[in-house]
Amino acid sequence: MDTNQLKKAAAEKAAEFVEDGMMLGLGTGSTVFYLVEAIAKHVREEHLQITGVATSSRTAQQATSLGIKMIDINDAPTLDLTIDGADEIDQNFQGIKGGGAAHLLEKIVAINSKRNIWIVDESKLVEHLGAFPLPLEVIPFGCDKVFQRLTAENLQPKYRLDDKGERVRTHNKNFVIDLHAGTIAHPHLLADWLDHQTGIVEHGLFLDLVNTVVVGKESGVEVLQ
Ligand code: ABF
Repeated sequence: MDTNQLKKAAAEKAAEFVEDGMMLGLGTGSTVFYLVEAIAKHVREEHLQITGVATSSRTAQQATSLGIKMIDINDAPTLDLTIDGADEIDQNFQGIKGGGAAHLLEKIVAINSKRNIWIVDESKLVEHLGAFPLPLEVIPFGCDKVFQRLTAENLQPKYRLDDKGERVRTHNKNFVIDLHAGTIAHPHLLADWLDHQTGIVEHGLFLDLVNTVVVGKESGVEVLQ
C-alpha cells in the first residue's frame, strides 16, 4: 500500500470512534481529508447528528460540502473528540505538528477537547522527535529579533518560504520559522523555553494531549493506546 492508502486506512478506522451527537474537532492535512469523507459516510448511512469545529477553512469547506454542520469554536462547548494528523509521534505519544502551518488553531482545538486522537501513516512514528523541523508561528513585528535569539540557542531556524520564495503566512498572517535542530532530547524543556519567548505565538510541540494514535501500517491498521 502507498502512503495515501495507509493514511486512508487509519482515517477510516478512526471514524469509528465518532458517536451520534458528538461535538467534534476536525484537524488539517491529507489524512484528515480522508477522515472527513469517512465521517460523512457514517453520518449519511447511520443518520448521525454530528457538529464540527474545524482547524482550517479547507476542512470546514470539505465537511460542510459533505453535510457535516460546522460551528465556530467560540459557540461550542468543550469538544467531545478531536481527530487530527501529525508530522511526528514518539513512543510517549508526544508529537510535532504544524507541517501545514496550522498548528496554532490545531492546538487551540486540541486543548479544548475531552479526547484527542491522531491519525497517521506508519512513517510518522519515531523514536525521538526532531527529524521533522519544529514549526513556530511568529508575529512579523520583531521576527528577525526572535530569529537571532533562536540562532544564538543553536536551534537552526529557517523562515518557511513558499514556492515563490516568499515567507509563508499562517491563517493569522503570521510567519512560520522552522527549527532544524535535530533530535529533541527533552521536548518539555524546549516547549517551556519556547513558551517564554516573546514574539513566538505558538510552537508545534504537542505534549501530553493525546491518548490514542491510529496508525496505517503495511501489516494493517493499529490502534495504539
Ligand atoms: C496537520 O496535518 C498538521 O499539524 C500536520 O503537519 C499535518 C499532517 O499532514 P498529513 O496528514 O497530510 O500527513 O494536522
